[in-house]
Order: sequence, then C-alpha cells, then structure tokens
Amino acid sequence: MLELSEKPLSPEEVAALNAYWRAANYLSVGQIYLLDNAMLTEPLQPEHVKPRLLGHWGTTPGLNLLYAHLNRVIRQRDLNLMYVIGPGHGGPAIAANTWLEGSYSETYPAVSRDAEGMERLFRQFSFPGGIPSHVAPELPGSIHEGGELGYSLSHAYGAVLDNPDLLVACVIGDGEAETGPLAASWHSNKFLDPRTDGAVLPILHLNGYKIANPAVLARIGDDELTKLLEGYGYRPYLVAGDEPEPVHQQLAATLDRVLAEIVEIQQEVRAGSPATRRPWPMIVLRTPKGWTGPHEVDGVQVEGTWRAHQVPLAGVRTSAHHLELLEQWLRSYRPDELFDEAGRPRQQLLAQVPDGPRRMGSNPHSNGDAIYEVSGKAWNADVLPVDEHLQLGGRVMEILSEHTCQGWLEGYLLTGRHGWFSCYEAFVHLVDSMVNQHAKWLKVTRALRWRQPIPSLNYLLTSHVWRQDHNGFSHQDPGFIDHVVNKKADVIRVYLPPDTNTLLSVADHCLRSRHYINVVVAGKQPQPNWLDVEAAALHCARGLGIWDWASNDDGDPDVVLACAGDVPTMEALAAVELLRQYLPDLKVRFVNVVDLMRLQPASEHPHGLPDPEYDAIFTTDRPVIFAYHGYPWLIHRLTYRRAGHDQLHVRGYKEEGTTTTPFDMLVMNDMDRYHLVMDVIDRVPGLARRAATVRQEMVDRRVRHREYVRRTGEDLPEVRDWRWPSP
Ligand SMILES: Cc1ncc(C[n+]2csc(CCOP(=O)(O)OP(=O)(O)O)c2C)c(N)n1
Ligand SMILES: [Mg+2]
Repeated sequence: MLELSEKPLSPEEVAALNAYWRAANYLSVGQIYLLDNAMLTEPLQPEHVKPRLLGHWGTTPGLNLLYAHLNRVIRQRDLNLMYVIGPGHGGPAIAANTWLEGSYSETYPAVSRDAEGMERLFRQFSFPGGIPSHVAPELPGSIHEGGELGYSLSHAYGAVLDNPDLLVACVIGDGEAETGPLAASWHSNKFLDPRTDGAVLPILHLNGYKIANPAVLARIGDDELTKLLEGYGYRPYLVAGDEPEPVHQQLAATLDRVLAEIVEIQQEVRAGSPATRRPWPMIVLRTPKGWTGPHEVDGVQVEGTWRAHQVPLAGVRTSAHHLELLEQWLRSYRPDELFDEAGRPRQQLLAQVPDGPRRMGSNPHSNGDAIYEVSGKAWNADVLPVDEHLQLGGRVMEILSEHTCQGWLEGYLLTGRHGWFSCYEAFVHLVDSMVNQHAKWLKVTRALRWRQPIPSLNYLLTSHVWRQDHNGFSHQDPGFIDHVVNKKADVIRVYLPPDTNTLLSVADHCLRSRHYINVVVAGKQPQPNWLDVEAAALHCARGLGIWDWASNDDGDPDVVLACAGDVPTMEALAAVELLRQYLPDLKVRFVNVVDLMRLQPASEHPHGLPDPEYDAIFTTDRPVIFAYHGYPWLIHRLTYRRAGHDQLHVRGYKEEGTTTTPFDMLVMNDMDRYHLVMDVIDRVPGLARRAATVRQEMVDRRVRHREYVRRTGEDLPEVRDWRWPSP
C-alpha cells in the first residue's frame, strides 16, 4: 500500500490540529458520561455521572480525527465536502464537532456554544427526551445514521451523482466492510461519470475490531488488503500509527495527495479527455480503537481492543477507581486550554472551522436541494461492440446488488433529487431492512422543522408474482407490501395501478410527492388499457371507485366484485363477463382499488376512506369478492374494522406457484375468473341452487384448462385471447 513520509505540517499546525482533536474527544467523552460539571470546574463526583452509561466510544476518536483533518482541507481548498459515517454509532463525535463549528447551536439555539450549552450537549446525549446515540437525522450535516451497518458507501455515491462539485468523505468501519451491501458497493466507481458526478473518498477505518471480535480486513495483511482494494478499482493509501504527531503529519500529507489525485482525474476528463476509468484514491486508516481512552482497566487492555467499543469504564458511579480513571481521562485532554471560562471554544479551535455552509454540519446537500433532469444507462467500465445503451453519464443505473441500488437512490434522494427504484417484486425483500431504516429516517425528519422534506422513495415493482413465466416459484413473492404497511401510516403509500394510464397518473403523483415511501406494483407485460388518460387521472385521485361500465347493479348490488392489481383486475373483469353471460339477472357492482391505503379506516391512515363512503361503495350487507394482487390476509388486516368485513372474501396469492403459464398461476391460487364466478355463486344467498349448473361448468372449465396447459404448454385460446367486449 502507498504510504507517504512527507511532513507538510508546521509544529504549530500539528499543535492546533491536535488541540481541536482533543476538544472533540473531550466533548465526546463528556456526552457519554457527564450529567453535570461539564467543564470539570470541581473534582468529579459520582453524581456528576449519568446513571445509565450509553454510547460507543471506540469508533469516536477516529471520526474526530478525520473531522479535524477534513476541516483543514475544506478551508485550504474551499471544498464542498460532506461527511458520511458508516460507524454511525459514533454519534457523539458528530455532535461534538458540529457544536465546535457552530452548526449545532444554529440548528438548536438552546444548545449554545458556551458552558450552559455544553452542559446541555452532554446531558441530552442518549438521555430520555434528548438525542439518539447515533449519527441520526437529528444531527446537522447527516444524511446517514449508520445504525444498520453496510450502506455508507452506496449512500455516499448516491449523493455525488449529478453533483459534480460535491466531494463525500465516507468512513467505512472495518466491521461494516464485512457486510454484503458494503462489499458490493465498492463497485459504485464503475457507474460514476467524473464529468458530471462528484467524487467519493472512501476511508476504510481499520481500528481492528467490531463489537467483540477482530475485523477481517484488519487481519489479512497489507498486501492482501491492497490487492482486494485495487481489485475493486481503488488506489489505497495507508495512514497508520498510534502516536498523534506522526499520524497528523501522515494523514495531512495523504489527504493533500488524494485530493490532488481526485482533482486531476476530474480535470482531465472535464477538459475533454476520454473518460477512461482510472483507480480512485482512497485511504486506509489504521489507528487504535478507542484511541486516547483508558489503556488498561481492571488489569485488561481496553484501548486498541474490542473492549473499547462501547463504554470503557462501566462502574464509574460505584467504583472510586473507575471514577478516578474517568477524571484522569477527561483531564488528559486539558479542557481549560481548549475552552475559556465561559465554556466557549478558544480562538485557536475556532480558527480551524470552515465558514458558513462549508462547515460539514451545514453543508446544504445534507438537507435536500437542487433537482436535475434525468435521461439514459450509466457505465464507466469496458464497453464492447455488442453493448447497447451504455453511456457514461446515463441516468439509469443497474447493478446486480439491490442493496447498492437502494443505497445509491437513498443518497440521491437525501440530497434533494428524485428517482425510482425498479426491482423484481420478490427480490426487493433484499432491502427490507434498508427500507426500515429509511422509513425511520423519514418519520424522524418529518418532525424536525429545520429539515427540508425530501423527494419520496419510489418503488416500481414490475416483475411481479403473477408473471414469472420464465422463472417460477423462487421469483413469486408479493410480500413487500405487507412489509411496508407495518411502517408509519404517514410515510407509506401503496399503489396498484390496473393499466398504463393509471400507472402514468400514479407515477406523476409519486414524483411530485415528498417524504413518502411509494410502492407501485405494475407488471411489464402488454396489458389492455381500461381507462383513458382523463378517466385514469380521476380514478387515481379517488384512489378507489366503482367502474360503472363494468357494473349492472342500479344502485342495489347482489354482489360486489372488487379488485386491486393489474392481473386481478383483468381476471375480475373476465369474471364479470361470464356472470353477464350465465347469470344476466345478477346485479354486480365492480370496484377497483388503486390506492390500497384507501381500504383502511380514516383514523388509521391519512388516505383511509371515511366509513360512510366505504359502506356506500362496498355495502355493509352484500358479499364482496375481492381479487387482490398479493397475500390475501393483508386485505383483511386493512379492513377488519369495516362494517361489512364478515362478508368480505379475498382471493390472492397463497404461496402456490411454479414455472407455468400466466393463467395456470391464477388457477393454482384460486383467483382465476372461473373460481371468482364460483365464489360469487357460493356467497350470494340463494344462488347456489339456482346456479348449480353454472358452477359445474366453471369447475369443468378449470379441469379443461388443466388438461390443455399440460398438453400444449400454453393457455386456452379463450383465455389467452380474451378481450373485454366493446359496448
Ligand atoms: C447490520 C448490522 N449488524 C449488526 C450491528 C450491530 N453493531 C453495531 S456496531 C457493530 C460493530 C461495528 O464495527 P466497525 O464497523 O468496525 O465499527 P467501529 O466501531 O469499529 O468503528 C455492530 C456489529 C449493526 N449495527 N448493523
Ligand atoms: Mg472496527
């Protein structure tokens, strides 16, 4: 690995950087431990210490060190730089630094940059009514909480896409680097266009440990690690040590070098040279976990081991020895040299802080901003003559890593731009957990007045359960909807457009919306259009409604046939046609649902239909046969409080599938048109006897279908070529 020996800093500069680092470390330890006596104006007493010690010290000194050094290069080069922190459990570091630079107090004036504010800063951390322990949405400058590890690098790349002037410094924990999502996201550099995108500087923090074990990348030797990172397309520079002075020198020299390299890459292609892919520089920072903390406690080593991960001195309130060690530790940073009597950071520290929006806590990109136009398929790796549509700078990005796609998009949205994630319905479950994290972010930021609402996270699940003709059972799973509806109602929207015109209207709505997670499920196979553009827009605005052209109920139906989803809609319409043909006197009302949340009571979801309207459409006493795209129980879950719920009978996917024809899938799950007709006959009082022969005919048709597909391999012509009869 490349290792620099230049010493670019004067002794005064080293002292200044070190003082800033000490201040950030002091403020971090203070947050973890202190309830009172923030400036240590009196000897430390047990009652000055928080009763419950929460937080993570181990990663924090590394994050602080980087903050200090990034400040230096931001000021020197007037950089537009954002800091994304993988080991986000080191929340105290960012609270400390944004407080030092003033961003924190500007956002939260009560936590002022003086003794009183410092006391508040300490007390509120991981404290009831206070702030979370992580780099959560509450922290200015954050777009990445880091709670669930693995997504920092894809978020960082997402943020620089179409942001040519932005540089994101992204710290990656050596534990985090073991996760699948992080491992895949190194490849983001093959999708970056240095002409139109900004740059990411990955900083792999080899502090050696995770929570209780060594980290793999810290134990494979520098040679093997170098090959791995080079294999990912990076040029790694090593900064290593456990003595502050040489580390300051080496880190400063290395930052100078890598930033120069980034500028060189960008200038070359932006001046018109062909954008051949070159290795991007990155930093491997090898420093002790819990650096500057207690080296040994109760006879065992803490600094430089996994024992430093959380709170190194756990018995401070009960053990006089631990209390003494804590006081020594805090005083080792010499706080009186760092803060004046009024608790304000001294001039030497303030002089190191960048100006206004250049402060990392105030970077406007971390709080939503410009909108860019989108177009064509990003690629910055080899191109062969057979390739199509690959284009450096294309706006469509495809990598076979759902985690990375999700991460890119989140980074893009969190910095104020718009996008869609189109994914296989079954495999979007891969990012269930990332969606959870994003939904939590949206929930929290919604309540933070200083946070701009960001564009919604839009999913288009277009390779869905009913049309896995090529794939089969492994690809059949409509459960993502069930997953997302667990989240806060004011964040989640689910749309099931039945045709192209409704899809367009829904998409338009989703792109205009802010701060939601919109899940849109719509197949990619050719489909009839049931509504023209205008009718589609009206239907979408209603969210659900009666299709009178498919109904013959004259205001008093015998049965309501409801549907949600493109395939169920077609099937339900085919069932209507059969009913008209075989049971022309039966009064059928046809209801289509686009916005699934309309089914919930208004008290449960902002889109919920008021009870009187719901009752008017679905009736309270007539059977409702509901053909639904996904797992049927969800419809019951959404409607269980509705008056007519005991009359509601839902068909949907019940986990039956294989590689077979589209109609056979419906038959396997009892949602085919014939079964829907049978359901109507079974549920409408008095119909069973009158329509016994019709029911028998439906059973026979299912048998004939079964025999036909097994013989010919395709659906019956009457099914395949079915069209809604023109009026
Ligand atoms: C996906 C995931 N799994 C487990 C955890 C629990 N966890 C929190 S911190 C941590 C160790 C992180 O180690 P590393 O990335 O090396 O960060 P460090 O604290 O050493 O800087 C783990 C496993 C998590 N937050 N996310
Ligand atoms: Mg680690």
